[in-house]
Amino acid sequence: MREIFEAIQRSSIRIKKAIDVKDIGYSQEQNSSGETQLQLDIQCDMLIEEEFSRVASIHTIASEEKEHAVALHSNGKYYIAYDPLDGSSLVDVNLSVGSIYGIYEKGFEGTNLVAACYVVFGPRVEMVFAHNKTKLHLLQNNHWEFVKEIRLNEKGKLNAPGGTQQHWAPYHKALIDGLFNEGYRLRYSGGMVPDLHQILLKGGGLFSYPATSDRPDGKLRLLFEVFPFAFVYEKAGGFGIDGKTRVLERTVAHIHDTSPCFFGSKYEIDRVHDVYTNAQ
Ligand code: P6P
Repeated sequence: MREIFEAIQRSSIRIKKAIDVKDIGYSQEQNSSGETQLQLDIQCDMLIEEEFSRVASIHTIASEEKEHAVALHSNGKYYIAYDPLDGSSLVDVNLSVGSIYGIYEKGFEGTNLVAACYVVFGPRVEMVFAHNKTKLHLLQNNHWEFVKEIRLNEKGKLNAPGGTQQHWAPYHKALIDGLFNEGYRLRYSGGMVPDLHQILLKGGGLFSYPATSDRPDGKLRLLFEVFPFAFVYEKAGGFGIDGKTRVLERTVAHIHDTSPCFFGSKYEIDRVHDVYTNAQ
């Protein structure tokens, strides 16, 4: 696991340099989710694959930017699914973006996840790595330093409601409005990594990307986004559900499957579970 942690550290230093160049044009290609790829998406994907290809303990990798998984070392023990630069379109409006990694054993299932990591590229470059605990690391002068363990409170103050509001179910809208009526603060940038990082570091709240009438299976990808953040939040004392059940127990039919997802503190996730299990 150490060599994977260090490969992600090296990749992140290279990604930071790639983000800092001026040209961030679009390519002619689309990813498996039908999103037009930035040159930057492809560049970050290639450099992560290059770093992982040098780690003998990695059996297979799957990237959000590639249609199929890629076999690396037949004797390797780990399977890594990653989103090289989530929310990359936010780079050209100078908002924070991030990389997300899920580290699995035996295969790409939520219950096989043994570690998860994300890196936020913002005013600072920070990494959160969850194995037995959820820990924060900071990049300073090209060196990574451990900062602290992260724990969520039982209840928070932030509300990050994703999805197109006109396509929300009425009971979901009532849930979100109910939290705002309790004084929760709106914190939503459209970047999953900074939005979830903020809730984690500010002690708690709710991030939601529900099933909607235009996206009945949600938008966020199980392997690359939903499973890793569910793991990070659970190791920090929080929760990740699909509305009714623990999202890490969802099965995967295809590596690009999506799922509705809710991440947060106990009070907020209990509210979601009550609303969704009683929804008509
Ligand atoms: P919407 C970015 O494209 C992303 O995949 C996540 O980072 C983010 O949480 C979500 O989509 C935002 O989606 O529909 O609110 O723009």
